[in-house]
Amino acid sequence: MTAKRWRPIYIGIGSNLDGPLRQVSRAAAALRGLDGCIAWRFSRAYGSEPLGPADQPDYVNAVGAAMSHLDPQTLLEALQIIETEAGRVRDGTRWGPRCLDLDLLAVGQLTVNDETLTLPHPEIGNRQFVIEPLFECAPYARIPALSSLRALRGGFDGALTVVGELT
Ligand code: A4P
Ligand code: MG
Repeated sequence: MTAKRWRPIYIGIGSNLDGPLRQVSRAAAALRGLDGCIAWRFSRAYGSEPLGPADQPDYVNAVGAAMSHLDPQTLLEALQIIETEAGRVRDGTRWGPRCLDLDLLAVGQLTVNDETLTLPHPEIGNRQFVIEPLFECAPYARIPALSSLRALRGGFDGALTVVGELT
C-alpha cells in the first residue's frame, strides 16, 4: 500500500449574494467537514469591490488553508458540491454575482492546465482579496510561479476592510 501524500491546499471563498458573510461562514464550516482534509485555518472575512461587472453588490472574501491527501480533481468536485448546496446557480455569466464561489487556489506545488482545472489559480497574484487573506492564514505559503506573499502584498494600495470572523 502506498502512503497517502499530504499537500497544503488553499481555497478562496467569495460571496456577494444572499447574506455574503453568512455564506462565507457556512462555507468554512462545510470545508471543515471534508473527508481527506485536516488542520484548517481560516482568515478573517474581508469586504471588497467587485472585480469584473460593476453592477453587482460588493463581495465578502476569505481564504482557507488545510492539508489534504485528495487529488485536485476530487477537491474541485467537492468544492462544486458545496457551492451547489449553498444554492449557487450557474447561468454562464463569467464573474457575475454569486451566493458562493470556491476557488481552488493551489494544491502543493502541482501545476495543472486542463479543461476543468487550472492550478495554481491564474489570478491569485492580481487580487488583493485573495493575497491579503491568504497571507493571514498561511503567511509562508509558496505558490508555484508567484513571489512571496509578503512581497505581493506590498504591491497593493490601501487596505481591505475586515467585515467579520469565521467561526
Ligand atoms: N476552474 C478552472 N480552474 C479552477 C480553479 N483553480 N478553481 C473552472 C476553481 N474552478 C476552476 O468557474 C468556472 C470554471 O472554472 C469551473 O467550472 C471550473 O471547472 P465558476 O466558478 O463556475 O465561474 P466564475 O467563478 O465566474 O469564473 P472564474 O473564471 O472562476 O472567475 P473567478 O476567478 O472565480 O472570479 N470580485 C471580488 N471582489 N471578489 C471575488 O471573489 N470573484 C470573481 C470570480 C469575480 N469578481 C470578484 C470575485
Ligand atoms: Mg470561480
